Amino acid sequence: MAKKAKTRRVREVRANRATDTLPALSTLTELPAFGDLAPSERQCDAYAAACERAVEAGAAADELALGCVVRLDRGYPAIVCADATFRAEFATRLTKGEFSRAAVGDWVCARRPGGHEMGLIEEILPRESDIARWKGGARGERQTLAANVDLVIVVQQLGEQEVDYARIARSAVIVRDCGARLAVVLSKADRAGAAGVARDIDALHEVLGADVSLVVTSAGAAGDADLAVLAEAAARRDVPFGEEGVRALVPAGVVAIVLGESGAGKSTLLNALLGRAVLETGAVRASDDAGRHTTVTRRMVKLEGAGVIVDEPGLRSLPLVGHERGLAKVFPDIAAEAQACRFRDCTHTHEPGCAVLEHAQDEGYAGRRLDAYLALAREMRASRQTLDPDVVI
Ligand SMILES: Nc1nc2c(ncn2[C@@H]2O[C@H](COP(=O)(O)OP(=O)(O)OP(=O)(O)O)[C@@H](O)[C@H]2O)c(=O)[nH]1
Ligand SMILES: [Mg+2]
Ligand SMILES: [Zn+2]
Repeated sequence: MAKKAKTRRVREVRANRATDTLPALSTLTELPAFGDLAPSERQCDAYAAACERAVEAGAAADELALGCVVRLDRGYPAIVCADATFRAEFATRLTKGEFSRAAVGDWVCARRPGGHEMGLIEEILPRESDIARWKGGARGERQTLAANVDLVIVVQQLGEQEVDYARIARSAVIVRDCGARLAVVLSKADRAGAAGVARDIDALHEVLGADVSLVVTSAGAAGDADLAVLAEAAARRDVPFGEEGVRALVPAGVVAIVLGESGAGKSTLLNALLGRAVLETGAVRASDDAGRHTTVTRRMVKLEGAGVIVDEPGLRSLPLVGHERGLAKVFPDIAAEAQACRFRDCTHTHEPGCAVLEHAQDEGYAGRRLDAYLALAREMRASRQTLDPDVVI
């Protein structure tokens, strides 16, 4: 027992040293409160079972609490419980296990022995959903970006050129594959102008259908008159304009996450929703418009009178590996036609008896929608062939 206590003290000293430079949680006014987050019934049951196991292993029942991971600073989780917010590390048996890494949004069975600053995560409770991406090439791994998220807001910046709809379609496939709801925010409308906004809404409607949940925003230096022109261009296509349109996507009780390339304007958008500069933002490179990976911390922010959004570091790549289910959900019309192709491995480019090409015109998906589908399907075929069979998901 003495040895156990000593090991714990050593670990705590080490952990405290590592967390000394992290922001004090008490200063973070944007953190959600426990009541802003809702565990599912299944997670509550799992928590009760986890408590029993922890007590059996020697924990005192009153040291245990149900908590939600609301931030990850350099890998250190911050946890919100009903009556406390604290940083935590992983119980030793968790760090050895497969499922050792908690993600923002995870519900956990936390333990905080009296008098200790630092808590312990005894167990990560089963996830209702997770948003994950494939990291790396053939020997890649699945990286969870956030857990128990209801809605993914894909943020894509506008500019002089037509919007990168292929990138949005790719993100949509990943989101739908994870089972989350999808919304798209076209940011930086000021850079595209009214004509560009109209062009890009049309392109996106062509690719993802007119019922996609879409908002156009602009946080740029456009004056009120210019903003009114941009808003008018969006309104003519029945698309909401501005932060309030985004807030409406995330009512109280909903947990969302923003997903997009570095520099897309995710943190800027969240600051606008918060009404103050809570999150750090950074200029994009003039030469190629690329962001500089300003956000490094995954963190939840609570919107006043609305739900919770997770800010994320920008993602460079979003490879598609085994996301066939997501592809079929984003393109159900094309996927249904593909069933009727003569060849099972039809690439829908040149084969005789290709139902996809044959019906493209009358089913109304010819053009950008079909192009996007074919490019994503081709990539998935290629990744299936190069993927290490040991790591197929
Ligand atoms: N013109 C214009 N610039 C914007 C707009 N929104 C954001 N920006 C600028 O774009 C740059 C990147 O914005 P961020 O909010 O830091 O982007 P991010 O997506 O959070 O980037 P990472 O944290 O690196 O992933 C900043 O210089 C912002 O000022 C906009 O609506 N119009
Ligand atoms: Mg950011
Ligand atoms: Zn075909």
